[in-house]
This record gives sequence, C-alpha cells and structure tokens, in this order.
Amino acid sequence: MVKKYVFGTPFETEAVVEAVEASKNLISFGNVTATKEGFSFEYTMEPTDVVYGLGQANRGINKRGYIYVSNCADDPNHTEEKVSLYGAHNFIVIDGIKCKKGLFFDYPGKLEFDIGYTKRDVLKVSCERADLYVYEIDGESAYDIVKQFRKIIGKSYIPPKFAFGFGQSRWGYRTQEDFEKVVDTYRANEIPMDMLYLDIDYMESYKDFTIDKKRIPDFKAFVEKMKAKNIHLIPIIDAGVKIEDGYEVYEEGKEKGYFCKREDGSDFVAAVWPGWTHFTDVMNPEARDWFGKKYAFLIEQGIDGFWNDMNEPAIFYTEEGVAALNEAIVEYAAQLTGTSDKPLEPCDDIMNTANVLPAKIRSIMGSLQNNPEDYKRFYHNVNGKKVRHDLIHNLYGFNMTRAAGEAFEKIAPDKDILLFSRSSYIGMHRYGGIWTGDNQSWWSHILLNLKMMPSLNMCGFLYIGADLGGFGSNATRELVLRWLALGVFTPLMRNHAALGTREQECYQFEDIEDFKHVIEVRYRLIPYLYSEYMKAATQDDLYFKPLGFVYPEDKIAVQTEDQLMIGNEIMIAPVYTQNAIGRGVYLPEEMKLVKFMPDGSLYEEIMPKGYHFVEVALNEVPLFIRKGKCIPLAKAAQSTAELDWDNLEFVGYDDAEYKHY
Ligand code: MIG
Repeated sequence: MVKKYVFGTPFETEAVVEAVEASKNLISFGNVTATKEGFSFEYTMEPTDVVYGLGQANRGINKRGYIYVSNCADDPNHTEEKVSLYGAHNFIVIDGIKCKKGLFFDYPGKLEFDIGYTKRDVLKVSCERADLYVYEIDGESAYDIVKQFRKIIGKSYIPPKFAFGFGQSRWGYRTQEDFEKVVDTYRANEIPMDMLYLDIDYMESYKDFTIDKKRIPDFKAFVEKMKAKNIHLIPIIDAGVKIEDGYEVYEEGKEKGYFCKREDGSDFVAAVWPGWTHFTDVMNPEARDWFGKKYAFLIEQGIDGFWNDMNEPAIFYTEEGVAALNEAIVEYAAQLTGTSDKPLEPCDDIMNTANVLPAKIRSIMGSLQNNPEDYKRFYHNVNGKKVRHDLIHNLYGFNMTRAAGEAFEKIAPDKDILLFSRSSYIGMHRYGGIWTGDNQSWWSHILLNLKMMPSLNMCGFLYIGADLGGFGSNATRELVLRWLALGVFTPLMRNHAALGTREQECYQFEDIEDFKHVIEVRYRLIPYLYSEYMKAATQDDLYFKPLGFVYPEDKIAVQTEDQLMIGNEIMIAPVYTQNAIGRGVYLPEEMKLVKFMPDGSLYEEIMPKGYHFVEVALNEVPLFIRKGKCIPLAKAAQSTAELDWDNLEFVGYDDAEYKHY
C-alpha cells in the first residue's frame, strides 16, 4: 500500500510515474513539522530497527548511525566522514518488528537524513522548505516495500547486451594511437573486452559534440575500425557548453535562450574543463530536447554509448567568485603598499608559509569550487516559471541524462544505446545507469562499492558499477585483481583511472593471464547475469540484495554487509583486504561454493550453513550457489558478440533447473 502526502507546493520532479492519490491524513507514524521554518519528520527507532536505502550514499547497507545529505556533489574524496556524494536518492525503508515502512521524500533541494547521528535512536529527515511529497509504503517486509516503491517510479533502464562486457577507460588517452594501443594490447593478450571509453581529450577544447581532428583525423572510420574488432567506443559528454564564437552548440543555445540564466536574464557563466561555459537548462523541455538531439552528431558516426559527466553540475569557479577574490586581493595589495585606510589583517598562521595570505583570501579561494552560493545565482525556466537552481539542484544530472535518453528514442529508435551518468535523482533510473564516480585505489573502496550496490537497486538504478581498480591514487596488481573479481558481478564492469595515476589496464601487471582469467569468468557468466538483470528490470525487482532481504529471520545474515545476494541463485563474498589468502564467509543456509580456477576448471564444494574460512587465491573467482539451484555458464569469448548464448553448461545442485528470463 502506497500513500502520498502533499506538503506546501511541491516541485514536480517526475520521480514517480504511477498515479498515487494524495491522502488527506497525516503520515501514519512519527512526527511531522511543516511550517515556514521548514520541514522535518522524526521517528524514534527501536533498538533493532534497520534502515535501508539512500542509494548512492556513504557507509553501510544499514544506514543507521550516521548522517547523509542529499545534495549532489562533485567530491572526489569519498572518505568516511563525507555526507554527500553525486546522487540524491531520498528513499529509505525502516525495517523493524513494530515498524515496517518505506518513505520517499520527493524533494529536489538539499535534504538531510540524520539516522541516529545526533541522537542515537532518532531518525530525522529535514529540509529548508516544507514543499514536498512524501510517499509512505506499507508492506510485509523490507523487500516487499522496495518492490512496491520500484513499481511507482517506473521501469529501470535496460542497456544493450554489449554493455555487459568489460570496458577499459582512462583519463589521459588522447590520440587514436593511444586508444588503438589499448584495444590491440587487450586483443593480443586475449583478454576479453567490449568497450573502450573516450574521456574528455577526444573533444576539441573540451567542446561537447566535437572531435579533435588532430588526435582522431577520421572519427567515423575509427569507430568502424573498432566495431570490426567488436569494440564499442563510449565517449564522455560534459554538462558545460563552452562559450566560443562560432561554436554551433553555443551559438544556437544562446540564440534560443536554452542556457540557465542569472536573475537579470543574462546567461549564467561558470568555468569547467572548457573554460567559461554555459549550462543547458535541462529543466526546460524544449532545451532538453535540443541538447539531447545534439548526441546525434556522434550517433551518426556509429557511436552507441555515452557517459554523462560533471552534471551535478560541477563548477570550478564563476565570474562572481573570481570577482570577489579579485576584490580581496586588490584590497590586500593596497594594505601591503599602505594605500588602503584599512590596517593589514594579521595572518593567523604565520608559521605556515603556505598560509601567509589573509584568512579572507584563503577562504574565498577555498570556496571557489562547487560553491553553494553559485547554485543560487542561476535559474531554470520550468514551463515559463523561473526556478532558482539550488531549490532543484539534485535534478540536474537526472535531466541531462533524460535529455539524452528521450532524444535516443527519436534519433535512433531502433538502436540500443548505452547511457550512464555521474549525478542522478530517482527517476533517472528509467533513462540510464550510473557509475559511482571518483573513488580511489583503496581497499576500503572495494567494500564501499559492494555496499552501495543493493542500495542503488532499491532506488531503481540497476545498471551500475564503480571505477574498478580505483580512479584516484596508485593501484596495485593485487588490488586490481580483487576489485575485478567483484566487478565480474556488477552490470557495469569498467576499469577506469585518473590522469597521472599508475597505469592499471589489465596488461600493465605481472602474469597477465590471471587478469585474462578473471575477465573470462565474467564472460562465462554473462548469460546468467544478463538474464537476472532482465528479470530485475522487467519485474521491478532487485539484481543485488542484502542478505537480510532473503533471510530476514536470520540475525547474522541481516548484519552481514560484506556479502551480497545476486539474482535468485547466487551469493558473492569478495575478498577486499590486502595480502588475504581468503576470507570468512557466513552461509545463511547450505550452499555450493564454486571457484573458477585459473586452468578453466571449476572447484565445487557443498558447505553447510554457518561460518567458514574460504581460501581464495588471487587468480580465482568464487561464488556460492543457493541450495537446490543452478546457473548457466557460457564458454569464454573475446567479446559479447562472439559469445555463444545457446551452448550453455550448468553448475550448481544436481537436478536443479534454471529459468531464463
Ligand atoms: O574533473 O573527465 O568522474 O571519471 O575521468 C574531473 C575527467 C572530470 C570526472 C569523472 C572522471 C573523469 C574525469 N572527470
């Protein structure tokens, strides 16, 4: 049962697509305050209540014990204290004995979830304006509640089959030669691969929908050449449109009034990769349609996949920010030369030479990037109404990706196109997937990757994955192998790294055959993973589940957060510590351990319910098959196009049958 409550004048986010009638009553539990001062919902948690949800959020699967703020942020340092990442997914499930409730706070501005942070047993959800919809869902179990929620937000995006292959990416490939070298080395080492990602350097001066001809002279021919090798090129598209006379996208957007505007009606200006840019007003349906159709430039040249970046939208600095800094510097210079009436501000940290600038200047410099003040400086045109950006900040990435998704239907209705985004809001899951942004080559981020997956599924996002091997920092052979062994199971399986970090393509390390083996396991599993993905997408179900969703009565299962259920048949327990020879695994019931051995054979062992130490060498991939079930396996292939989907063998329990999607 889903109920909907209306507070004030909510913004229509279009997160929910199924009609739910507004209820006249109040939320059936907890305390609500909705006044001019703001909105808050408070509920006193029982000691055993578990809180699920929040999609792309930090920390555990059980969100209890910390504070999370929905405020889409371009922050590449996902350390444990961070409260905001790139997405805003305001759905939670309170799973207790007395209380089993789902709550979706449909509010596109900044929203805070204090889940036992300020007071250990108080869950408090609050925002500045009491203008929102709250959906309350009753159900038999957390799992049941999630499925009801998924139903009202509409079907999840389904990517093309090749998107289940492996992809290589790196910020720093620049020329056709660089790109071809990656593909050729993968193929030469017979490591399977389907996708090669093009980061910002393929563009001319970081201008969307352009190609740098000096680096890639004949793009169409390049795309075709790669297609012949069963490689799909996946270019990045950034949110900011470069301001440059003669650049068609800029000229057109300006003329038609499709960019976000300042209060005075002038086009808002922010600096990102291309230098000064405008942001397309993706909240305006006409502008959205226009921007989406620009993707045709690449689709016409054979491109069938995109990743949308910088769409929080990320801002390096604005003219207003620079002006404030300039003013402070001029003032400081005047003080230094004695031409100002104001006395020289004493430096509070004279011992630290890096900090000799006055606090005021340092503070302005520190707040230039992604400054909340800048998000108050521009406006959207929503059906003729002027809406200040910060009030609907969390919808930008969603609607940039929606622009593309909606346009694909028009430009290439017969083509399946891969699409995923960095920033998102619930609702975007109908148009594309997400990658989890700039993680680091840290062991703790393998675990964060694992824990985020089921929460994202609860919020509708099924095509998901993290930068395998880690984006920032230097990776090691061991970390990449262990991370790939988790990536084998994530729908998006992509190795991606930042400019300047150690090269981490699978062929950069010793004993390349170990990498080849791990990726081959992925390809052997594709028919199964794809089938389970399709079931989840078409039935509003979960591809990844926390153990507690399958074994709700088992207290140990409920608190096990470093293992996941996938589809209906398997459980995974990836290794995420350095120098480990294996790991402890909890089996909530008897299961069959299957290890994909480096010689291509399978190690199989039935294990009873309970704790086990399972040895897992670096070149093995383990999974557990639930009692009485089995899964299909294909023969490894170099690409999804070459995969034989019909000749499958089965592994698991004898006499078990697998039902394909
Ligand atoms: O400011 O395009 O998250 O995946 O490689 C960095 C360069 C911009 C951030 C993305 C990352 C990408 C990088 N981008």
